[in-house]
Amino acid sequence: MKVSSWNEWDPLKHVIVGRADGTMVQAPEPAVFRDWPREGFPRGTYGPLPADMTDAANAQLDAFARVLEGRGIRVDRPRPLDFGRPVATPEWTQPSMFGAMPVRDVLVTIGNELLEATMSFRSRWFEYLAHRPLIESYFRADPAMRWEAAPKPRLTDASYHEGFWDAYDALPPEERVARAVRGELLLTEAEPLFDAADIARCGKDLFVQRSLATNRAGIRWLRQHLPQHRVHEVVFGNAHPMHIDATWVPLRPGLVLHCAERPAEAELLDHFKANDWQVVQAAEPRRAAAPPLSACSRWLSMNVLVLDPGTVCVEASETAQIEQLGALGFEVVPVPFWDVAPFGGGLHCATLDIHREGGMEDWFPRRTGSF
Ligand code: DAV
Repeated sequence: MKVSSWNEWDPLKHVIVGRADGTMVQAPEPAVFRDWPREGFPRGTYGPLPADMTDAANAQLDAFARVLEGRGIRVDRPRPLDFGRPVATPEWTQPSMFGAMPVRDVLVTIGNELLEATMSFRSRWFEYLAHRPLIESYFRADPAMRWEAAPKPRLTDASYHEGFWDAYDALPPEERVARAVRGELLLTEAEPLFDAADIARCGKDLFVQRSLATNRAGIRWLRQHLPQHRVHEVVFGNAHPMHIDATWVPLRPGLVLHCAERPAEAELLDHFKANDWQVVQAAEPRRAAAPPLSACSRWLSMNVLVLDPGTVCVEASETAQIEQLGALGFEVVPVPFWDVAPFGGGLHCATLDIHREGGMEDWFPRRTGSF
């Protein structure tokens, strides 16, 4: 085996698929605000997601793993922890962890490097431990693999703007979007913070979204850590920016899927066009909203997993998205996956590519604006 993946589209050989077991509605913490009274989790309460939901999600995750294996792709699975346990560092205690479904949030493969993200929620500080047995086995099996971890964050109160959620939720939607675009979000710049799922990989170019989980210092850290890459800070007109993979989704060289509800900056659009990339607005999702107990949006419809530049896995009920990708020349593999959403995302969130064929290429030879 080998660890090697440079982009989101080259032929997939080896992947991790997450597990739903033990996933929690997190206890309150500065970064996380949950108020789901109708579903049994009013503000301030926390606990495991219901067993029937967990079973349904695991059934879809297992079926997805079998689809990938049926195409000759090696699939590994993480080892769930007892996520209901309280955790602590010398500086804080948190009554529960979260889960191990969205592997994409925690780890990123960049060439032969497997990098553990800082994360920015206290409930997700220890989540890398669910993946360590796999990472250790890869390190033993592949002598060329580089194993890296970003600086472990302190996540003290100094990392969060005090009272952020109450003030932010009271604002009208346009003002929330304006604040997100200005970068006035949850996180301070006290320390580098990023979730791996805010990174979209296009060979030499990495597009990293500033979000509720990723601050400027986190993007600076990535830029300094990856000197052979161009690391771009990007922002979208999204009141709740959390991971780039339902907003700006590279599908193959020259084609990116974009969520029209979350406008891109003119400079980013110009840069893609100047390099002969087509920016396509994703089809309208089938749902008006994400399912109950999900912190994600209905735009998980575009959270697709590309198997090779001509083949893509799409959620099975998202017929408009399936038709659009078919018309763009893809063979579409429909995968039922909406029961997984409450556990942290869609097909891209749930996976982490360990090996795709190919090497680092420069798909953006023309430099424009600040790119
Ligand atoms: O925009 O609905 C999707 C990605 C979550 N990991 C959203 C979040």
